[in-house]
Amino acid sequence: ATRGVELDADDADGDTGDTYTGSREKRREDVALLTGRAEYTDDHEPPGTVSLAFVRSEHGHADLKEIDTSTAEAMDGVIGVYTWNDLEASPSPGRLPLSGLEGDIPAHPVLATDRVRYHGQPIAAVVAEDRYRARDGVAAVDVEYEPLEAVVDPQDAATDPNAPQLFAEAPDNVATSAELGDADATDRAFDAADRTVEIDLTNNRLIPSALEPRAAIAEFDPDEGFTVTMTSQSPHGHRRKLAHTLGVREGEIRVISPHVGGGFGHKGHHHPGEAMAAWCARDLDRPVKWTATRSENYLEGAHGRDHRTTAALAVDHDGSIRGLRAETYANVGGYGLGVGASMPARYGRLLASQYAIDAIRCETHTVFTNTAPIHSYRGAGRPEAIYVTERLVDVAADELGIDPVELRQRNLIPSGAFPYETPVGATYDSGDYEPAMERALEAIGYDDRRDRSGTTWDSSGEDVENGAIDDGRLRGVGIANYVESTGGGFESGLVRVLPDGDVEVYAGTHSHGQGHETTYAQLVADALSLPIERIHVSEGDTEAIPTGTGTFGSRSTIVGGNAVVTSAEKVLSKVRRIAAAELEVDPERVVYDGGAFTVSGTDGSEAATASARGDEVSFAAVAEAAYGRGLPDDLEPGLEATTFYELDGTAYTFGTHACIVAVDPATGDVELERYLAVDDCGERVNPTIVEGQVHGGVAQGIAQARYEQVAYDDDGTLLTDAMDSYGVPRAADLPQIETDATVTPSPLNELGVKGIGEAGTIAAPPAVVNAVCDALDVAHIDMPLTEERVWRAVSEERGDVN
Ligand code: MCN
Repeated sequence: ATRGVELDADDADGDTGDTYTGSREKRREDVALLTGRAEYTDDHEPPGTVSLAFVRSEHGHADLKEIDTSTAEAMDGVIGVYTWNDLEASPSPGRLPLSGLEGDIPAHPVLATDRVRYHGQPIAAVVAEDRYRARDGVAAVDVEYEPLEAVVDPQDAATDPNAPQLFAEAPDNVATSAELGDADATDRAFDAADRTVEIDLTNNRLIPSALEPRAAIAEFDPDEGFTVTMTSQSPHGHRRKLAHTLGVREGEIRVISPHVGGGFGHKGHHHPGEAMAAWCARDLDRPVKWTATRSENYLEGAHGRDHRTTAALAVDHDGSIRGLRAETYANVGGYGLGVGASMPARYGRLLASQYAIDAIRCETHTVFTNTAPIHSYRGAGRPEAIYVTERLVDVAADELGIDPVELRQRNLIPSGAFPYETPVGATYDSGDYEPAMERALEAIGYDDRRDRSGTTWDSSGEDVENGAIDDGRLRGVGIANYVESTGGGFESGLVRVLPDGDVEVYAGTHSHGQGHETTYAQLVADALSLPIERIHVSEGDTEAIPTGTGTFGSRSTIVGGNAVVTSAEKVLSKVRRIAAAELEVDPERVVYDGGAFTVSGTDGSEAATASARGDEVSFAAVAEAAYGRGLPDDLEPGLEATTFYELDGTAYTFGTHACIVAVDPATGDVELERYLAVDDCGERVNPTIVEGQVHGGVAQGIAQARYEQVAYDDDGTLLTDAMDSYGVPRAADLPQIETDATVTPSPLNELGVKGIGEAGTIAAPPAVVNAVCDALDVAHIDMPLTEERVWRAVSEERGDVN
């Protein structure tokens, strides 16, 4: 139920009607998902399957003195108990590769070696006939620890000389330090500007809460190798990483990823669970299943965000932004899993947001702490960056006495300036920021709301003094602009026309809720001018699909979409040549329309003959010809093409989100009275799916701003290890989300598309926090804006609390 989906009926929001692309085609995958027919990993149970469970560290930081597995080994139904010694004695390296970190820092061992570095780190693995006995076995393993002092805050870990050191190879716990932008130019910009505005902020640590936890079922055959059925956003990526950990060739592993019940980034990285299941399957010669519990997923299914940032903006009195500086400590957790180390590039490069800033300087330190490894959570670096800039702009507006919207408008990169290179090395391919902002301001009634900020007016917006009910709540309005970098890496797309004219599409991406089955079918149906019912889309099996990259970073539509369309075009050109042979004319004379080929013009002799015969060949007839009968001599049989598509650059999605809040000063309760998202992801393949993506992202962005916070105690014990302690919002906690769009096609790809999968998580946190700070007239409150924090901010502002 969405209020105001169609804010403007005559704009590009509507269904274009004449093509599948751009239309609001219903999601084809939903029937299976909603009727329970869709199969998830845990639904698979090959005969003889046994169950794997882990003994996990009870400490955030400890030396392992002794692991006594004897009781567990003797238990009825337990068929294997393993520790690092077993892995070490096997031919497998037993570590998760691709830490992405420089130097000699040891990669994450699948089972702890002699020390544990985070609460929940796997120490031993128990395999039993069923999952109950496996858990009983886990409970019977006796681990003797010698606890060590822990550190959980990344800034403390890097700057406190007394902080415990996680790795001798990483002095001050710093995994990597990186600098972006010109330091001297930034110093000059700060010196020249009229004033400097500063902020210290925390980007709160989050856990992706996909409905389906991580799971794997591994089978081993000495001749065929491994088949690992698992929850994966990147089946080929997992195959490669599993091969490293197991010490086998990639070709010896087949990864199958069936339906995946959400990922939000955490099913992209390599993990002890799947690797250990595969190792045990080989050792025991039995299919081994591992399905994480919710708490296990929370303990170590990989977390996201967790930055400490000091940032400053150099501004002139007229609101011109001259420079930006940021120094950030980004938490990596107990071991590097990849994204933590690439954080400087993902994060620092987005700090310009939508503004023409003379100079930017960003220093990022990725830091080990005694917490679960940080990998990616929807946005991974982009939400953290945009939050810094969009908060700073509001603080600057407040200090300068300029309206925050005016300050933004004054500094927008002008529409004629694209492609635009920022001082932190990002090249924005395209953009037209003003219209998106205007739409948001108009729809939300900005000027009127702004006049009432910090006052108590009722939700109808009526003037309190003119008789409307004053409900005593403080109103505020928040605006956030954003950019989102989308479309990295290559992707594969295979299009195969079967002899009866049906079309199979295979892509190396893997939908886990995004709706690729629908959107890829729309694209291919148009490229081949066929009814969409004839297009069948598959993802998620490394044996059936050309080597691909996967679904993350809002990349599937740009790279995967263009890959399948390019393959469809290659196929169509062959189809045309076969049709021409069938019609006995040159290929240039063949006209393709509505699934059938005819001959153009009536003047040429062949055309006249063909027309006189009333000739027309259907797509299906050509498809059949492609596999034998009537194939021109110079063509080989078959009708399929594969494309490995890579974008030359990065496509930048952008938009403006706006939010109106009502804050109860007595309780600190915040109500989001309106939330509006205006996004520009270029051409939209399916506006309904795009809006769904925005809804989901905004929900998670609001969750970060208001509810979610991973908490560790000082010893590194995870306090939020279940849904009753970790604040995932319920539907009733979220507002109606209004959506609108502008369309600025990306010049980098023929479809003109950009990604949309993470826009909501990027824009929503600053929009919400800006609105609440506006309502309370305070400079900053750290997320999540719990009732207590908001109440304290109100009370401090009013002088009630010391
Ligand atoms: N789309 C479109 N037109 C565009 C852009 C996108 O119609 N111009 C459609 C696509 O065709 C696709 C969907 O929107 O069906 C998302 O496309 P895209 O932006 O390319 O993103 P990806 O498919 O690569 O998805 C990745 C992104 C990320 S990084 C996370 S995290 C995320 C997200 O998508 N996790 C999700 N959305 C999620 N949605 C669900 N339901 N579950 C998750 O775990």
